[in-house]
Amino acid sequence: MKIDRIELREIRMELKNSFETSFGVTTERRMVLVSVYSEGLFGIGEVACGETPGYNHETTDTAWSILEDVIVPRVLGKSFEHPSDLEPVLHPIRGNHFTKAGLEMAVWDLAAKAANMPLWKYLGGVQTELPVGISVGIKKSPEALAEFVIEQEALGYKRIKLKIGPGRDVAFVTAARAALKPTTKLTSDANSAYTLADLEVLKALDGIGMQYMEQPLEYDDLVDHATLQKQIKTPICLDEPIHSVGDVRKAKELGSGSVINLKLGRVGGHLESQRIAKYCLENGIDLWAGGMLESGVGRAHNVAMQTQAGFTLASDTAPSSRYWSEDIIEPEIVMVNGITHPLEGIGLGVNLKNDLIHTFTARVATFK
Ligand code: OSB
Ligand code: MG
Repeated sequence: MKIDRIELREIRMELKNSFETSFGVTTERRMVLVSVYSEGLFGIGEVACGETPGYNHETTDTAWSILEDVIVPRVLGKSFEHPSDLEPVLHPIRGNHFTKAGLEMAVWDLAAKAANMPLWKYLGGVQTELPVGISVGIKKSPEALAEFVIEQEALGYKRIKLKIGPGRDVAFVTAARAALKPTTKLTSDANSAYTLADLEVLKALDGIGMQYMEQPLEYDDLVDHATLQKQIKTPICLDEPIHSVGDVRKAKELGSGSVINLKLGRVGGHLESQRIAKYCLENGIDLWAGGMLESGVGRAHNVAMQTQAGFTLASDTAPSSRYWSEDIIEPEIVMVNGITHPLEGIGLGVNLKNDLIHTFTARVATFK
C-alpha cells in the first residue's frame, strides 16, 4: 500500500449533554479525522484527545500541528506491507500517542479493506457479544445523580462509572450505590484528582462496594497507586499513566492496580493495543476499552479493538445516541440489553455521512 494522499479534517460536534469531569466541562468536541488514500481505497481514523491539555498533554491543535509538520511528511508517498510497518516511522516521534494513533487507525482500516475483511477480524478479534458500560459525568447533587443512574440502569448498561472529584465523591457514590440494584456494577473515575494525602476519602470510597476505582491519583503515577492499593481492597484501574504494554508490565510488577482501561489513542493505536490485550490475557489482568467521547469513527475503532481476547470487562463503547443527536457514521453504534456487536462491513464497517461531516468541518488540509 503506497500512501498517495492524506486528508486532515477538524470537525466540531456538540454533545447532546455537557459532560463534567474533575478536569473540566465539555460541551463541544473538536476532533481531527485522518483519511489515508491508496490505490483507489481509503481508510479513516480519529484523533480523540481533548480540546485542552486537561486529560493528557495533547490537544486538537497540537494534534493538527504534529500531523501536518511531522507525521504527514514522514508517511506520505511511503509504502507499507502491513500497518505494523508504521511503527519504525512513528515510534521515533516521542509522545503524542493520540495524534499518531489517528493516522495508525486509518492505515489499519485501509489494510483491512485491501484484505477484504472486517477490521475486527483483521485485528484478530474473537468476541462478538461486547458488554457496554456508561461513563456518567459529575452531576449537581447526589439526588440528581441517583435519578440519572436509575435511568441508565434501565437502559441495560452492564456497568455504571461515575466521574468524581474532591467534594463530589463519597456522598455521590453512596447515593448512586443505594439507588441501583445490588447486582449492578458501579465504578468511579477521578481522572487523577486525589493524592495520598486524601487517604481518608479514598478509604471511605473503598467501603461503598465498587467493582474498581479508576485513576484516583496523579496522571503520571504508578508508585503511589501501588501504595494505595495495599491499603484498599477495591481493585485500582489505571487509565492516564498507561501508554504501552511496558507500562502495563511495570504496573503489574509494582502492584499499582489489577484493571486496565485501554484507550486506543493513549497507547498509539491498534498495534500496541494488540500487545496489551495479549499481555493482560496471559497475566490475568482485567481489561476494557475506554472512550474519549469520540465520534462514530473513533468509537467504531474502539468496538473493533474490544473484540480481541483479553477484554474481560464492560467497555466505554456506549451507543452513538448517548452523545450525539446524529452521528457521522451509518450504521450508528447501537446497544441492545447492554451489548454491542462488531461491525461486519469491510474495513471499519461504516459509511460516512459526508454531508453532515461537511457541516461540522472547521478546517481541512490535503497532502499529495
Ligand atoms: O477518563 O475515561 C476517561 C472522557 C473524556 C476524557 C477521559 C475520560 C472520558 C470518559 C468518557 O470517561 C468515555 C466515553 O463515554 O467515551
Ligand atoms: Mg478514565
